[in-house]
Amino acid sequence: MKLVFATNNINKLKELQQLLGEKVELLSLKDINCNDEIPEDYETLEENATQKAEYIYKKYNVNCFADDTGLEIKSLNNEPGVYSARYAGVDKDAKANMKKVLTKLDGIEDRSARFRTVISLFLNDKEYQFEGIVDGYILESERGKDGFGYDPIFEPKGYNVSFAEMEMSEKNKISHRGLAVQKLVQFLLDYKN
Ligand code: ITT
Repeated sequence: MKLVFATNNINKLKELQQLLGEKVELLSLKDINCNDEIPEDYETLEENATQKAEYIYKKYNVNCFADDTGLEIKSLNNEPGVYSARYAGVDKDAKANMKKVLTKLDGIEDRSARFRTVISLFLNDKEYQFEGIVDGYILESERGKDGFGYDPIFEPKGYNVSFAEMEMSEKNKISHRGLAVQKLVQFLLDYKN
């Protein structure tokens, strides 16, 4: 089965390639010659995931999925949430985004947070959604060099390392996107046309 992953984030594409087995041939936006800046302007992860997947499904007439992910920090009323990519004002400036989080949490005791991913799949004219959540804590400072986004300041619950200190395969087993993708994969394995 061919499926387009509607993302412009190369790190997410790499993670997904590792996560999806042989049942799915993953295509990128490049593979379908799409250079569009896909709109993503709703206020919930669910609506944004739908918007991204639906855009590609309708324009290119291909089965596809998109994810939207947010870091939800309890003491900050679940910020940055849907604004995770551009929290500090500049889109995908990970350093600035992390700095803003650390500054806002300065002196705050409860550092619990979670990553939440929603995947929207458009398959043969129907939409399906899958959610994945990983609970954890925001560290006092950055740790580790791997991963992307907020990985250096996020420590998953039950671990003594940040996401950026984990191998990608290790992160994928327990991460928000990993869990949502496991649900997606199970759905695709069970799917009958
Ligand atoms: P697309 O919309 O093109 O898919 P994006 O970078 O905007 O890519 P998301 O909306 O899903 O991706 O995620 C928003 C931001 O949340 C992202 O830019 C990162 O800063 C952060 N993020 C998402 N997944 C993450 C992960 O696994 N680890 C750390 N940060 C992550």
